[in-house]
Amino acid sequence: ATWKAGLRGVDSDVPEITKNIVHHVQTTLARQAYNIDDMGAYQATALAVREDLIVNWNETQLTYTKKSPKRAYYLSLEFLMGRTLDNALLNLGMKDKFSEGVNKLGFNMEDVLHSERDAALGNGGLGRLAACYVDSSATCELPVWGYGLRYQYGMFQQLIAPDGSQLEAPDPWLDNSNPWEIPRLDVTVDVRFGGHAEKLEGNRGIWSGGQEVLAIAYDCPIPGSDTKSTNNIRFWSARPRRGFDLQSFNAGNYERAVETSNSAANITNVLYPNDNHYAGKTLRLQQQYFWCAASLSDIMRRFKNTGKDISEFPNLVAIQLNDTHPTLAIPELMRILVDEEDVEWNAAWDIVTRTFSYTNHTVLPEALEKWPVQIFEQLLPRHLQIIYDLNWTFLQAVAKKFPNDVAKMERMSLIEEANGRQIRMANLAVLGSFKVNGVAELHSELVRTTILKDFVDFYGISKFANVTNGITPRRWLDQCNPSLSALITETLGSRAWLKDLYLLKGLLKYEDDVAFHKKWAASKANNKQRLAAYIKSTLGVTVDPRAMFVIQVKRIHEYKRQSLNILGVIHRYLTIKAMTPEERAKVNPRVVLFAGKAAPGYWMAKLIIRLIVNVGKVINSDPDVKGVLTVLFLPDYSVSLAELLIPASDISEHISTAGTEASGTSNMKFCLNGGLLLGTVDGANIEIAEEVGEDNVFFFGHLTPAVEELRYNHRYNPIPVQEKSPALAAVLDNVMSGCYGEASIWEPFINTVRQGDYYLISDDFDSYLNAQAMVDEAYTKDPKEWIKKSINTTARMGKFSSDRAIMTYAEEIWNIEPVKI
Ligand code: DL6
Repeated sequence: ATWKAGLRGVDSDVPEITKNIVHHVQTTLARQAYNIDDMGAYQATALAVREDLIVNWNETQLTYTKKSPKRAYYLSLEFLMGRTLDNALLNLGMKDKFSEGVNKLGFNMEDVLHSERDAALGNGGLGRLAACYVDSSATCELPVWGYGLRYQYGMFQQLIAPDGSQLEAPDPWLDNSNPWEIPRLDVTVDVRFGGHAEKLEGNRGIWSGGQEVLAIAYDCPIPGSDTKSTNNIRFWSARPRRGFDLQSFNAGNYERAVETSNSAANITNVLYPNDNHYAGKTLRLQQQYFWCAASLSDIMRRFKNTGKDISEFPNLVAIQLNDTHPTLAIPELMRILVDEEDVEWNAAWDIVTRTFSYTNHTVLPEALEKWPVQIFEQLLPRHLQIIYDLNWTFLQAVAKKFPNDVAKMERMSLIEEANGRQIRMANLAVLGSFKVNGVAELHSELVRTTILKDFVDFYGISKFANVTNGITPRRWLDQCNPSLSALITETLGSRAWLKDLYLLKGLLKYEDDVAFHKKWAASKANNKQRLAAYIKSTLGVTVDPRAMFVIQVKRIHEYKRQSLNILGVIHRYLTIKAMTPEERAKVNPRVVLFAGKAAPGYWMAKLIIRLIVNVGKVINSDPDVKGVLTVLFLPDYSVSLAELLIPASDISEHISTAGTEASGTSNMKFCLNGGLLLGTVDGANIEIAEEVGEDNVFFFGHLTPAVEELRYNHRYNPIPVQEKSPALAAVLDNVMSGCYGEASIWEPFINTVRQGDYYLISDDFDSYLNAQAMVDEAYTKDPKEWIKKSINTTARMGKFSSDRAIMTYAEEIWNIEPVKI
């Protein structure tokens, strides 16, 4: 009856919508309309929306083909997309109508939206940035495609064991089928591994033999906001070239016959769960080459369809390397040009170096990729020859420019000779690119003055740029914070701010307006209640939405210093416990929330999670601090959980050791949603403070230039923690007293702080506590002033739209222009 009622809608579009949803239930899903659950309703709704996307997608691609503009390709091993349905509906401007339609069919849109599983094809900031950039490229009507891998298993699911440890479970996200992908079983590429390479004259080569793996394309339409422009991410999936080895099969060895097919399909099995850390697994190199080879072949095929001469390639194609993961695309394009297209070596190199640009996302040494030459010899013999030839010419040029500087030559070489011979992917990426950029001002400066200094000396400064990261305001405000979005639209009079984020400045007119303050505070309270309800339903814990919500969510990493946060929490706990009941009554109540995954092999990060969980257990069950301090670790952090957490923060923490966080993007998301920032002078925190004003952020800690000397002193002139920070010493002793579990469990972590202290916890601890005291004072002393800070923060976040960032790439790096669809 409910479904039938849907067919009698009032709005002219709504009946069409409901009809289409029912049609998909009955035909595509082959189910009965009366027997459908939320998941079925989600799938049918998604299929209906997908039709609109595909119409726009087709029109966009046809326009690109007809107009043949210069196009940019964003090569990223990670796209952390999250859910799609809500985002697609909002970008298409169809959310209200679909909500009404779904409602008429007897479903609640929120439940339908929550039935979608996150597409978690990324680890953290780098992958989410790629997702924001494809959203912005479509919104800004830029001809940009993404290329990635269709991992069968995305980011692992995180479980927390009873003892507080992280456990990992696989993420079979494709089990329910994915309505957002279009399989292109006809778009395939053969990718070779192994075999042998022969050199001919003029640096040409022939690569033959080995094993071929088939790459199959899956397209994922990316709708722009309020435009027909719909871009694409092409994800590659691996299949065996031949189903099985006929010879072995005929010889009666069935297992051997299917062995090759298994190993081929393995290539796209799983996303490597390492963030800011290089793991050096052979299968990862196979993934990288498989993806680069398939993508370049596809790009070349599309270029050739234009009928232009190969020398025109860089005039029609720009390729952005998202970190060094796709660096193999450089020797691969050389191979295609020289070996297959018969282009002379120097001319080919000229084409290559006018095509690629490279974004660096970290200066942490443990994250810089270096592949053993030996693995290359086995898997990619022709690429190794090409790399050697490039290196030979390059080092001659270096020697000419810096005669007698052998050390410089050694540092710049594509091959590291120490520790077994290894190929330095960052050096190769710089060599093959015409532009190299960092992702925030400070980070770009560090890239230029530390890890790539020799290259700046060699090429000059103009090759090195900065593009500060950005976030899409569609997902990170409009979608995740409907109440604040509605208030902003009502106040500014239109939704134009969603495509020109600087318009948020218009809110400043109301920074002292009492009525506006009330609405602003109501929106925050509403978001905190929403999060409290989620916490109740998932962890069974009641948190008071009137308390200050302090949130730190990101990958768990020593450099991000969740450790500093939890040690600060313990200090707060001990301080409150030592108070009289009268004093306690004056304390600013806090709910401190952590979430984030640790790489499965990162033992210390997992220990930090365990400490957070166990400290939380003790604090949350202590009647002395009840209602004043609650500490929770929310399991299985994801894009969808971020969408719930970010709008609910009063304060978020971004407290990396100075100089270690390249940019950070969650800092931008929290501030855009009116949460204030507590952080170190690092990454994009600095630019956020420049925009929103230093009075509206809480900075603490040592600055980047001090870090090296502090570390040196820790090694050679150590000062005991007791002397440096008695407060910290007391906290460390408290942990070792056994009240959160046996001391031996925490000892390895506590020792890293007491000895060596690479991440400068002991140097920054007192300053961190001071900043926290300032937060309490600002929050409790003058609530009006706090709301004003919050309004100011949101209003001044215009710079951090990913639309600004993508337009900078388009204009200053790729040289591409918008195409009207
Ligand atoms: O640029 C996106 C994101 C930054 O916001 C983070 O600060 C940075 O840590 C992250 N870097 C990486 C590097 N890993 N690798 N490869 O994820 O990039």
